Amino acid sequence: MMRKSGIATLCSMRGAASAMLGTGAWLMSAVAWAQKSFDEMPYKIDGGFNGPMTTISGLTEWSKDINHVYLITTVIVTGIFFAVAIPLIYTLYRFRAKEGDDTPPSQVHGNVVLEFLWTVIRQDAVKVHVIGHQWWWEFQYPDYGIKTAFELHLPENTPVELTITSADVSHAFWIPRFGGKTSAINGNINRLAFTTPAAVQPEVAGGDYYQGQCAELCGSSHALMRHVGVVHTKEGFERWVKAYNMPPKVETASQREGEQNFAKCVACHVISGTPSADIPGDKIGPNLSNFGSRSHLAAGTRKNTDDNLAIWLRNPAELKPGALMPNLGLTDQEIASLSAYLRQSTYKTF
Ligand code: HEC
Ligand SMILES: [Cu+2]
Repeated sequence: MMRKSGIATLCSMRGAASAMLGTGAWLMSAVAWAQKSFDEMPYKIDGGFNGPMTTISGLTEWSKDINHVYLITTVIVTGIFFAVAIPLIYTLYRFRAKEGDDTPPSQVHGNVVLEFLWTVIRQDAVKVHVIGHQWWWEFQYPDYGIKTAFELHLPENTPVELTITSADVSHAFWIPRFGGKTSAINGNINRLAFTTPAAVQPEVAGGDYYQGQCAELCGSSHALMRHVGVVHTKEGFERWVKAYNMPPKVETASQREGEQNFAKCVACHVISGTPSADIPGDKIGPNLSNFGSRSHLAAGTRKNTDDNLAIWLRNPAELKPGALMPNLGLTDQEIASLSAYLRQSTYKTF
């Protein structure tokens, strides 16, 4: 009986090996098909973003490496599945209990451990401090004196080093196509390094917009805490850096009025090159320099249009439950003037 069992196991292992190879090849082509269909999706789908928010079609070397590890793991695990399932089914059938046979079955024990380690050392990276707030992301560029929100602007084909933390509760920074969902924890710094992909169609909106989403439940507006990675050509990135801290133009009467009304906002917001920048201390609201260049407002809650800004300024909680910006009781005229002041921009992408 034991001899028969050995031969049978050998036969089914040959079966398992070919099943493993066949399944591996099938998986490879399934993944290639999925990646190809993501890559071929219309350039701009919803809200001016580049393709869906997916980890399957990685753009950075780092995210491709992760997908590669998943693929290898899936192929190996599928092979193990067949190597176990085929002998198991055969054994259950072949050695099922027969009447009058009390021989105990033989015991088999196996164990496989696989580990992948890699280290990446990078130089001359663009450094960005990423800070999660309830419910928006702040991006500080210490080398350029820039503090901004929602949009993580980056040059193409360039190493990037993110230091990620939180100003309050725990959040998680996640742009799926860049790879590496990373916790943002108060009092702690996590690091994320990758090299940006090439710009695809920089002429369309001044950059490629890749969606991100806070990936750790952080309160009532967690689902409205989005961010985007914006990949520029190197020149496009320089243009964005140069324009970012230029103060808003004040030319029309409405803009002048808006500039004055902005005094109601300076406890929580800064615009570079205006007196608000001289008020010391960390502000609880996003830096509003060059706000007019942003694609969306309030962490991706709505597109940045006059109408949506008016809804926001009239009552932030209407767009974003629990928003930490209060209803300031602004009149329609104050709102229109603030819009004229804030939404004009020295650097327009949208
Ligand atoms: C008490 C603090 C506070 C005051 C005062 C305040 N804000 Fe805000 N503001 C915030 C916070 C906090 C957010 C971020 C809300 C979010 O996205 O969850 C915000 C967000 C915004 C945004 C969206 C920014 C972005 O990055 O999309 C705009 C625009 C804005 N505020 C304009 C104003 C204007 C104009 C005033 C003055 C009339 C003002 N705020 C007064 C706290 C404040
Ligand atoms: Cu969050």
